[in-house]
Amino acid sequence: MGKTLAYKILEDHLVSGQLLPGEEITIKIDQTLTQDSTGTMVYLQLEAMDVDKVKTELSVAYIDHNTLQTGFENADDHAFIESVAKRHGIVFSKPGNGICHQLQLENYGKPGKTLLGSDSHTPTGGGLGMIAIGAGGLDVAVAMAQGTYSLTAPKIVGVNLTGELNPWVSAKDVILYVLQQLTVKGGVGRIIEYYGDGVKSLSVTDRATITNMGAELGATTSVFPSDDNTKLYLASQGREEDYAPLSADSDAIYDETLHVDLNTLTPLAAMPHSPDNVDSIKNIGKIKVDQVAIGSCTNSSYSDLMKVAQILKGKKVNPEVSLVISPGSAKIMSKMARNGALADIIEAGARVIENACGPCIGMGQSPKSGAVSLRTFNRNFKGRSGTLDADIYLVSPETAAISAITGFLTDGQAEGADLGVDLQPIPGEVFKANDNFIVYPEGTDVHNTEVVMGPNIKPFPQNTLLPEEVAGEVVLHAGDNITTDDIMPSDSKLLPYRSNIPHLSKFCFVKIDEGFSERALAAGTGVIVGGDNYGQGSSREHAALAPLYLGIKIVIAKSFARIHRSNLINSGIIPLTFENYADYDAIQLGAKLVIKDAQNQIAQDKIIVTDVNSGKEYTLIAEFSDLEKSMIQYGGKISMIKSA
Ligand code: MIC
Ligand code: SF4
Repeated sequence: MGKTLAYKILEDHLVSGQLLPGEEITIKIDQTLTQDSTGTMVYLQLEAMDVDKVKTELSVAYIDHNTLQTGFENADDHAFIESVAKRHGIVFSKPGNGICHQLQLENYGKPGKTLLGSDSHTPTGGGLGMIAIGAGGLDVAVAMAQGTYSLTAPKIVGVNLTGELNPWVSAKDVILYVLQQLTVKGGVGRIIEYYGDGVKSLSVTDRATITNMGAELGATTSVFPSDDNTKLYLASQGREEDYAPLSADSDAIYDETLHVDLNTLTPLAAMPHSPDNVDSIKNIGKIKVDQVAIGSCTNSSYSDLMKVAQILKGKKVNPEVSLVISPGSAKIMSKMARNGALADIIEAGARVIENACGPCIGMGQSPKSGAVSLRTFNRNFKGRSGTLDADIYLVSPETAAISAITGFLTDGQAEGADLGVDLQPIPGEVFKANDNFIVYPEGTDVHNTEVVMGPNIKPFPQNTLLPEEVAGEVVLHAGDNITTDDIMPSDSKLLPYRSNIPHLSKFCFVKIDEGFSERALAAGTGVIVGGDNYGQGSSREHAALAPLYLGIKIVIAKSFARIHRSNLINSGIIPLTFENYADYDAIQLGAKLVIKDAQNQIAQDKIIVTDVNSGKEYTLIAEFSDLEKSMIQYGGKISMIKSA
């Protein structure tokens, strides 16, 4: 039986376990990446593990999220990360260099390698034929310390691409279409592997847009073959020697399949407030637009921004629209400065801001009250832009740019020519290496490098050994698709506190339930009840650590998103699912629940939870791997590792 590309790469890296869907496997990790807003926790945890030099081939620490520096906190975090990077042989990328995923693709990604990143969009590397997985910070710290990562072997969904995209339809429309078909939980427990004739019409950066937003499917990762386009891309970055051809066997068997005919796709948009709420721009209609934001790790590549420049050249941004552009990297920005495209953008009336995540994570550029904002980003969860009542639509760079000119959501395929825009393919370019934003750790003395800690950096909370009885009160009863942005919001006011859990925890769930943190603290030990796909979205372990700080010991949900479930277990919080969905309604806010004989019960696949007042018993599904059971019993991953 032929092999899928994903399983070939996993097999090459298999350290232990059986490579079969649903089995727990441990793989070798070649590369890691961190960014600053998850990175401070990662490096506090790495320090707590007492390691010397990292065990990976390459580990990079990027600064790209927290770059506003409205107070000393951000800069202190940057200095802390830089000092730890020096101690352990980690490459440090200074603020201004660009967005971690774009930079990893440009400078370090290699076909056939594994990458683990403390950011959910790490699968961007799948555009280069890597198995690139997003994980909680602690998993990345352990990967640096031990060189491995354990996961449940996923099923493989084969997406057969045929045909070619028409002008004004782009890679963003491909992934929006896949999201429409599979939904935000359709990828959970799966790797999305692209194959077929249509692959060759997509550049590496197109592919990276698609694999990047596989995170929104909840997928473990997404992967493309490595072919002539991959070689071209690596050569354009001066790294042709990193090329290796890779593909699935021609008779590979996929667990599930989806066919996408690229020829039939039209410009699409994800409507508020979910990336899978997709329809064609034609159907959505000409809604009035207040803001257009172009950038993020999804759509900030050179070819994306050159298309934007082509559309804006000689035109004027609509007087009622604010157009803001954040390029993916300094390399892209400088190339566009030299070839004149940057001037075309600026002269059209766009605001060009730093090469960083910026508005994608609410770091500035929040739209006005009740605004419609078109964004080339990957998430349009309610409130993530910093404006609770804004409506965010996710679109391609082409749609964003043409709409910025007209002031309305515009279908370029239908109207581009009438508006005098003749969209041409962007020719490949060769980029000059630029290491001026990079600090390489060579020659540093691990033991004599001091860790620099600012006053905002506080110790992270740690759980205790699992007691014989876990008793707690239900302090939140939440619905479906709760995001980590709901659990632990991030914006310009809160991101500076990513290394200060006591402060951050005051804002836990604040956007959906203002009284949550006080109620949880008052309860002492708390239980959260959630619906389907609980914890979707980012990899931030703060969405587990802040609840842990507030006394949460159990989360019961209909189903969990992959990374958040791991983050809960890593912190020793017990994630359980309902055997009987009717129990979701039966267990109400304020109910007092207890798991008796917890040490023994955790070792079973099902757990009985008793309502202390009514005596009613609920059967909940535990289904933990041996490793997960052990983490819960030890009260978290760090305690487990330390006790070994
Ligand atoms: C995001 O896009 O939500 C983030 C900010 O990049 C997160 C990481 C974080 O919360 O720091 C992610 O996607 O993992
Ligand atoms: Fe940064 Fe946005 Fe990408 Fe997250 S999704 S890494 S905030 S650009």
